[in-house]
Amino acid sequence: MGYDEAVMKMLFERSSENPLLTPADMPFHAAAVLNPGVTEQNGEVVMLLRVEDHAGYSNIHVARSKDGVTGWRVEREPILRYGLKQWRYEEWGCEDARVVYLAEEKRWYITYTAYSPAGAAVALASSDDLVTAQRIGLIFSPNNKDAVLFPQRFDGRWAVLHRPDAGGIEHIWSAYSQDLTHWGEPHCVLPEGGGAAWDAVKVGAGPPPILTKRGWLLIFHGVKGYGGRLIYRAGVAMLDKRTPHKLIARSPGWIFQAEAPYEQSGLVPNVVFPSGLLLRGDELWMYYGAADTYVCLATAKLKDVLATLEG
Ligand code: BMA
Repeated sequence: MGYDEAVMKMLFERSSENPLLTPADMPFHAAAVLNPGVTEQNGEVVMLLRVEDHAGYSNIHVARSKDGVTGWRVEREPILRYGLKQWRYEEWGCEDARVVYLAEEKRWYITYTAYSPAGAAVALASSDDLVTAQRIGLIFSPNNKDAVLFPQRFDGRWAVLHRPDAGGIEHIWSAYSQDLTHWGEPHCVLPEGGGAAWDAVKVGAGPPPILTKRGWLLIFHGVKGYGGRLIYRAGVAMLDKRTPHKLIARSPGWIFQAEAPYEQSGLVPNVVFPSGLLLRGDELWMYYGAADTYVCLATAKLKDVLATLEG
């Protein structure tokens, strides 16, 4: 099975519980709940939700569920709160958290967008309980978003993917670090598609990459403008197991797009924005923001997703 067949047979199946969370499910007033980072803790699924308040600014809140689908318990107090005096680059929001457990550090690391009058930058925090987080600070200056850490070192160095905005050119880049704080050795990993491509205008990492037999599986978003509107879809790529800045394969087109009513209408229609991914048995559970308003889940067989990378 190749790309066409896999995509045509509906690769991802949407949860019948979608949307899993809406603004009305928050235990406080919220304008939107979107783009969740996802991990597991004590046998539960934990989401780091971006919740936009009625003033227009976003905090990151923790939500927990036993089955990863229903019965979400949302924390009232944010784990990352915008607007704190000592964190000047978060004046306008903490957005789009991605989370990964670093076994070596015995902690979760959270990469997120720190939004302020200086622009959108990449910030890093860590947590050993997913109740409180300790900020490390910015790791990339504006404009830069969509940073995801790999869960292991490569030749002694940690690796990250991120998406700097080079004056409208928005490719996925990598960086390496000894200490998770000082990052260098840039490589351009996955360029925007350009031309008429589905991901012509920009690409950005979705959830942190997952290790498979063939290499690191990366789900990313790609954006194309149609009549002045930006359409966000998801694609898939494979990165080299030992040298993760090396792109091995990239799906020739998108593998998931807005089709359900809760994806096609909302604050920003026609946006699917994957930001959390779990490998459960032989299935990928992909958590995503829909229409910048809701949190959703779709699942697919890992082998079917891998097939989209074959001719
Ligand atoms: C990006 C980010 C995301 C958002 C997406 C689609 O630039 O702001 O938070 O989901 O646009 O609107």
